[in-house]
Amino acid sequence: MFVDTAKVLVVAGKGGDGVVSFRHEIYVDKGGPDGGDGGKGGDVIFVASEDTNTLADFRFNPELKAEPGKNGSKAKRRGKSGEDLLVKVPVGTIVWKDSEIIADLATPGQRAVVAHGGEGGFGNAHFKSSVRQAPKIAEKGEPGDTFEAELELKLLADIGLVGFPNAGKSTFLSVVSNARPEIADYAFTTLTPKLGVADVDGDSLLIADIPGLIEGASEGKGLGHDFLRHIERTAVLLHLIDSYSDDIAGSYHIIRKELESHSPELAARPEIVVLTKAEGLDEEMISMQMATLGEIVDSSVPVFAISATAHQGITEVLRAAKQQVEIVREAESRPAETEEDAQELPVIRLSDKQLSESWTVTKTDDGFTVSGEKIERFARRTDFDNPEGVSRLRNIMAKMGITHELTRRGAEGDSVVHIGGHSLTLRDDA
Ligand SMILES: Nc1nc2c(ncn2[C@@H]2O[C@H](COP(=O)(O)OP(=O)(O)OP(=O)(O)O)[C@@H](O)[C@H]2O)c(=O)[nH]1
Ligand SMILES: [Mg+2]
Repeated sequence: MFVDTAKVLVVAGKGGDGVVSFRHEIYVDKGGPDGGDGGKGGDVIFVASEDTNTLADFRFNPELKAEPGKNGSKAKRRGKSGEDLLVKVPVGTIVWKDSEIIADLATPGQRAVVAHGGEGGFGNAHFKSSVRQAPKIAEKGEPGDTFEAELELKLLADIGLVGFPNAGKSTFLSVVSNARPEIADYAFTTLTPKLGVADVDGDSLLIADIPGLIEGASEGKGLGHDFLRHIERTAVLLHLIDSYSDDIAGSYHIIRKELESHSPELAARPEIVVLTKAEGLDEEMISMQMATLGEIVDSSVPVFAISATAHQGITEVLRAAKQQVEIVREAESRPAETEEDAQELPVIRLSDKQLSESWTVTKTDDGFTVSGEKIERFARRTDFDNPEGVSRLRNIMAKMGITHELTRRGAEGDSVVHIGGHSLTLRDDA
């Protein structure tokens, strides 16, 4: 499980102040009170988005501030509301406030108001009464919610990169994915795990790059083996070996031994062995090394020679990895056999997240239409003669963030909502 965290300060907009003002009328000494109310402060709203898969950006931009509401003005004019701040977070982000979970953004498009903007204060026009004809009081706008939120993202990488320091793990990640890890010609360049998404024939593979292992890592040598927990549940291990290594077989065995001592379960994951930096060596040399590896690895383990810098053999490795990942995930997705299995944390995988989860809401003459592959499929599978079935669909709509959007667009309890050739209302009268 790859855990990414970030701390951010969320600051919702302060409500605008109400004002004290009186009508100015020629010939009237003092007109009635006409001070308008302050506008509402903007909310800080998190939106689960597939455009991002890390919380890293928040480390550079830890303050999320929505706009304050404007003050009211004369002639009972209400101040403009502050703009909401929409913040894209990766699907699977959990938001903590004072060790309590306040939002769990599990599905694409889902929204959560994390911090509420303050209400605007009343202007003096509100305070007029029979006994108080000329009130000079107005309220201040309320402050917006302000607190430190902890974001947590648990991701299950599909592929874990393992190998000695300097084997070329980060270089591989940088070539196959959008990630930009540090790369350098010395050991322990990578100090913290990095994630990247590789596109393979239209599917995404989430790849985790971790610091290199050395002999004795399980006893704390080098950077130790703690980082292995980030790849504990990856489907496949990509074991990278520098083809310039003097002792290819020895290198292989050392890393295997460290994996074993960390966790036999991890070591039992399907493995793909990859000789790196192959562009500089002649073919004969590479074939010899491949043959050496072929003899020592299990017969089910594919062996490749690649060059990340020369882009050789990369696609082949990714395809082989994808194939293995699919086999593992398929096996994992079978119904759990024991209770313990069933209690595994729900895991977000990028490969699961097809675009089909996204949806759109459009306004129609008689109500609203919701379109989107997944929600339409649910609608088609709903028994509309059964109130409980319809309730369930409503729940799903709520979970997917659709209800929120409908309400935001003005839908009310009895507005008609069309989905996939059916229609329902939002109000649950089951
Ligand atoms: N010639 C050649 N050099 C490579 C290739 N891949 C990586 N390198 C070089 O090998 C060195 C180490 O690369 P990294 O990607 O930082 O290695 P790493 O396995 O991530 O190392 P650590 O983070 O220390 O564990 C760098 O100087 C890279 O430029 C390759 O395909 N060909
Ligand atoms: Mg590295």
